[in-house]
Amino acid sequence: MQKSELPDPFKKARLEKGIGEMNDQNDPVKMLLRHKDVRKTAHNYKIFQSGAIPGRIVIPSEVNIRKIRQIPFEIDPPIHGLYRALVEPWFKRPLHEEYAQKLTAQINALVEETMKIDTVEIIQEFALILQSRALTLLFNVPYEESEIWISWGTHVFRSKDSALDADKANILYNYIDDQIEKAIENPKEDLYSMLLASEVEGKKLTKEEVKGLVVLTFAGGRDTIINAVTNAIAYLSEHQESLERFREEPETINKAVEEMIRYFSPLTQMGRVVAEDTHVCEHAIKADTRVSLCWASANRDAAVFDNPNEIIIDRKINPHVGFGFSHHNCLGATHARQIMRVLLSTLAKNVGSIEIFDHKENIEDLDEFKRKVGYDYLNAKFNRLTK
Ligand code: EMZ
Repeated sequence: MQKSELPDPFKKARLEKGIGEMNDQNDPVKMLLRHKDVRKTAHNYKIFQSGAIPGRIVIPSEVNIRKIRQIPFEIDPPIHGLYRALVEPWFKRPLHEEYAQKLTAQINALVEETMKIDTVEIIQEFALILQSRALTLLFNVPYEESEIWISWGTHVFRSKDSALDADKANILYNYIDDQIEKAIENPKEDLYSMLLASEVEGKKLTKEEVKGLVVLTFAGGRDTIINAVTNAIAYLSEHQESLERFREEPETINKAVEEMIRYFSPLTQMGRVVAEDTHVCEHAIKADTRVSLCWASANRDAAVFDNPNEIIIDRKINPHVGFGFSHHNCLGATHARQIMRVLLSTLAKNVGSIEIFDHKENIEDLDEFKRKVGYDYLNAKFNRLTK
């Protein structure tokens, strides 16, 4: 097996039962594994709800470390749509030329720094830095703020010893409270100030709502982007020909990004709470229990994707659900896609090959399934392209 491979642990269960089961802090989850069921269920927000108590739709559940509702993530339509419409233009800013240029300058500088070093630990010394710096553009705050965020590590709620670390979560909450107070005193052009000035149904957003949106912005795109970036580096180390292809045919990069998101599925699954007794894929599901939409499994469903376990960088038809599906599809997807495009194009222009020295896989334990989602560490070297 190649180092960069991400095996599909769901295949057998997806084919035989369509469903998997895991326990999560005594609030079990029935995982939906087929592409068709995942999409159908994501669409049916009336029965499969996101507006449960905060933290419950996340797996592992965050109910014990989070009281704050993440917006618009943990709200159901139709209200969901009002918040979503409010923030959508802001989250589409990565498409603006000026934003893209700043992002390109950041990534270019980081790749330059990285090429000078003999061994780089890709997660801490590359992906985390890249993600945190890029996030200053999404927030529209000074670049220096990224140094604080880098110090928080790869996940805002997880630490080395604990998958759900309440002390760590408090650092984030206190930081956000401070930033909101500062923006009230001295409004600027940043995300906090924009939210504080916004209205939904004629009413200004409360501090609590602003905080809910900001927590989502910090938490939702952190380990996911870090995994996508790290997995892309591992893949390119074993597929130098793809770097060459991006160099010669840059127009393949957009398709390659979609294919990587499909294959990596940086977020394995997302939960829903069932509003009434129902059935999915011939399995009875009781009211007030949880199901999950297993994006990672749906993205390997051979009923939809030919050769699902291969990265085909110019895959023609690619209805992947790596950014979720339907109403709740990823708000940060524009930013994430832009990061991945700029990363692939910058690497192609500057890096001839990538060497991996050693690595440790990060395996998610989902009871019945063990899924490699990325790495705990990945030591590598970027070799400069010689022309
Ligand atoms: C939540 C979630 C959102 C959660 C799209 O995913 O991402 C997780 O990493 C966070 O822990 O709180 O934001």
